[in-house]
Amino acid sequence: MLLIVAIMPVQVFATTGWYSLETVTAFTPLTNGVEVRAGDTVVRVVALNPAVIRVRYARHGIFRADESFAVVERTGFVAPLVQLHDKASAIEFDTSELRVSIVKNPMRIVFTTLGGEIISEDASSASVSWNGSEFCVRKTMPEDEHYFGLGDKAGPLDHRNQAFTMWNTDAFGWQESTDPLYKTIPFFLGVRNGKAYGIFLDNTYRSTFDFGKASRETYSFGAEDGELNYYFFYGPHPKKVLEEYTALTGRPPLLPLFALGYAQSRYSYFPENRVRELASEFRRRKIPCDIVYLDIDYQEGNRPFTVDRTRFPHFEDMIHDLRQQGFKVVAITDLHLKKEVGYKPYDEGLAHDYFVKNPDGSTYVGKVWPGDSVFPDFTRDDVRRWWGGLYRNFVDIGIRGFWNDMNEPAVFVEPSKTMPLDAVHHVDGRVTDHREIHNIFGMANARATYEGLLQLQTNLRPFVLTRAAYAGTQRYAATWTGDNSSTWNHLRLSLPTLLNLGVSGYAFVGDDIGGFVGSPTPELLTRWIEVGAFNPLYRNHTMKGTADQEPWIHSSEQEIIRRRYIEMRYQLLPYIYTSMEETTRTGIPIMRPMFLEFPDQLQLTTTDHEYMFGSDFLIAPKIVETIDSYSVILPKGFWYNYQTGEPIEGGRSINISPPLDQLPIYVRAGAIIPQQPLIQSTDEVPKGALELRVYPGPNCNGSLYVDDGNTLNYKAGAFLRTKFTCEISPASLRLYLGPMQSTYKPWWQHVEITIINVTTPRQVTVNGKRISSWKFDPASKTLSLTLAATSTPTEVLLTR
Ligand code: MIG
Repeated sequence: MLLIVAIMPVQVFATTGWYSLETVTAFTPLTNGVEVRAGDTVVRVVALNPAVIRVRYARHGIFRADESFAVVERTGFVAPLVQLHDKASAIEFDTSELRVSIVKNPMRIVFTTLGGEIISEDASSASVSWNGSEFCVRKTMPEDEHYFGLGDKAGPLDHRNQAFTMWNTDAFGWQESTDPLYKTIPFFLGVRNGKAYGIFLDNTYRSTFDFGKASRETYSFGAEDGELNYYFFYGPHPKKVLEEYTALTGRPPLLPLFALGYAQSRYSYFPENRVRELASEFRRRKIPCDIVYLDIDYQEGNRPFTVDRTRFPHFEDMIHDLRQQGFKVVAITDLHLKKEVGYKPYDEGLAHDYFVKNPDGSTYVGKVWPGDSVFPDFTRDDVRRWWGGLYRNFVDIGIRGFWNDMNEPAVFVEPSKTMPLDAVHHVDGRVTDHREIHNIFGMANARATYEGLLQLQTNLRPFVLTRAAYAGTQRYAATWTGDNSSTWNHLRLSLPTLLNLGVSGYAFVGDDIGGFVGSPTPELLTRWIEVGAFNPLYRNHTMKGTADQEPWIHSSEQEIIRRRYIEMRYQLLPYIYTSMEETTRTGIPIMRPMFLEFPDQLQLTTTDHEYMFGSDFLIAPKIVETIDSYSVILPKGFWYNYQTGEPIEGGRSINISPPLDQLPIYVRAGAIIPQQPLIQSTDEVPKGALELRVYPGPNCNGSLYVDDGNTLNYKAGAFLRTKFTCEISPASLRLYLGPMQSTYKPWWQHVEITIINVTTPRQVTVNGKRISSWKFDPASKTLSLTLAATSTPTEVLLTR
């Protein structure tokens, strides 16, 4: 038995015939690249822009139809004209940013800088091989290269020495060794010596990525079927790679502001009175909160788009009353529809033939929450439009967001946990099977929901939360990391998992604060609520049968700390929203691994116990229960402790032991942070001044983006954008508030400026006029003054 196990892989390899790419025999120039022939394989290598190269292989010379679920904006790329050079050993072309060499014998692709430095290259042998429809690409793996991305992969931030499978899976109770998880984002960054490139394998079939498990010299990726079609993105700055990848696969739309507020969820809050009490409790205790989630038990017999009237006799009134209290309701609507005559979505879908089929033409039926269920064939345009329309009643009564769960798709069948691989799907007329569609099924579900809401909600921004995703799903929905656990290990894991999602183009992400499976200890919940204030999404959620997990649970001592961090989140919303708006234009996530902000500081390349929140905050949470102190690497330059204002020299490690009420937050010296007075929900207009906190230092700047936070009017220009800078010299500090480019009238009439770490000035002038209405606090060394807001530039000068 043992012997058979040992020799099996070798036999499979030898008898099923892996075929590897041979010598280049011919080539044809293309305007932006080249088409190369090696044996009967044809390879097209073209530049989409000077830094993005697309590589497609046709094993027997015939390319598949050029379709993609991920790629959207290829129109935004201007392909450069390139000149081919036919050299003895290679065919080469240059763009203005890199050189592509196609080595002839055996054929392999090498990307170098224009100076000839290797960025990334195919392995020297068996660089590309096939076994029937399966393929594998191998590239060299320098010892000092590190790998990031690939979506929701648990484990360390750096994927080196790990191997992964891409197959969307309902991974209840996942741990760091669990793979695959819920999403398929076949995009990764390679980072070496501070320089980055990216590779996106646009293939929806089951795929694999191996960074050094099978071989120490090469990494590999491949899929079981579908086209070998990948995109290569050159940085060298990792932010540039992300900008290029998200230019190709899309960036998230601007979320409504409430989506950045605190959200309370549980599986499930019912009946009606419990939901009402929950909401009132937040207001009574003055703990800010924007969203209450309704999980599956609000539905009648788990039928999506129904309401259990025994539990929720006045459902519409409840939604309305919560709305009056400043709560938005996000309701779950799973994609499985109960197979039951008389249930409208089933009857309609059946009448129009909208459901996924078995190979024999009958409707596929699988067991999920409602019992026997059917599945809309979301890859069809007409089905997506119909699905979108199903939200009409819920939208009409004021439900403001929707949660698409179970869309891997999850089916209660072991061991596959999903549909059979031969289930039949239609893609705009083309017939295919579940092997191709599985990994994009959740994406198509989220898309149908998002597009439906765009239609149904007059001028409101949709909010959709999805569990499953493929590359590009960021265009339609935010996501979370599924069923984590209430353990310190999962608090720790939340960092690399969310960070890797961020560098996979998925910026609007969160995890279940407090943990889904199990019940957190008081300290764990408190620490998690602290960290969550500095996550993109901020939702507390837990499973059926677990202990209560609301912020006031355990003791008033804990509640006071938790409230303070939720309040901090709300006070920082101007900063967070500004950063989120930046994401919609650049793809750069707000929650950033250290290497994204500081690629040159090589000791930070694989750091995953601290991270950046926007470009100005460094967060270094306590994530291990059993240690008292730990070290934080502060990047070069100066930093400030956000909670005390104390300046700290960077470029070194510091040892800290934060007590329970302290989340270590450091602000970059040179940051100008916009903040607002406390509100209990984003429905409330802040009362008082816009606050600008100035942390003097080099490269001193900040920015602010504001709009109504709710409608699509920003697309027609109804927003405000402004910038701030400061300059320090030995004798003065000059703060400049730039013009407000805007037609949008903001909520503030005054701007309160707080300058940290200064000495008493001799005089303060505003636009050249001396003023005396400033205050200096010698204890904290802060100067504060309040100005009337204007849309014209303002210069504040402090002279010593
Ligand atoms: O099979 O809707 O990940 O967040 O509370 C469980 C009930 C189905 C899984 C989700 C979880 C949600 C739960 N769902």
